[in-house]
Amino acid sequence: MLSRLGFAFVLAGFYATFISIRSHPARPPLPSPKNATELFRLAESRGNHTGYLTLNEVDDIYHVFDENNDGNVTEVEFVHGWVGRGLGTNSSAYKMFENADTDHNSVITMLDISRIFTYFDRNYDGHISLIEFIIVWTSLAL
Ligand SMILES: [Ca+2]
Ligand SMILES: [Ca+2]
Repeated sequence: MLSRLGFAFVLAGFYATFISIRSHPARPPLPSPKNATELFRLAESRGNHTGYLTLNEVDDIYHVFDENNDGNVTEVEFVHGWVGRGLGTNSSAYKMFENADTDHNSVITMLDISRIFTYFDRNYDGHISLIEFIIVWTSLAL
């Protein structure tokens, strides 16, 4: 039987492989795991530093993007916030917005956010771990 540490290494190896497959050089430049980590830390730093993101923390980061505080994040606001925080290029921002706007009504609302949260929370425990965040992030970038 694997020790906890051994299991963690196996898992880390698996994720490294997964990410390297996903970031094939022929693909256009899109959000990298490094950016995912930065965004995760940004969201975490506004919350309670548990090592997991809760819906409240994701909600917080959503409000960071909502520049005019009208409760909706438009494409312009999203791209501005995304590029402004060094999270990626314009083209990656448009791609992410398209993925985040789950009901295709041209704005990111709380409905989109709660759907995204559920999507990221792979084991449905109400928390998003960094690993879950990176895996889903990388798959969204395709
Ligand atoms: Ca807004
Ligand atoms: Ca939407």
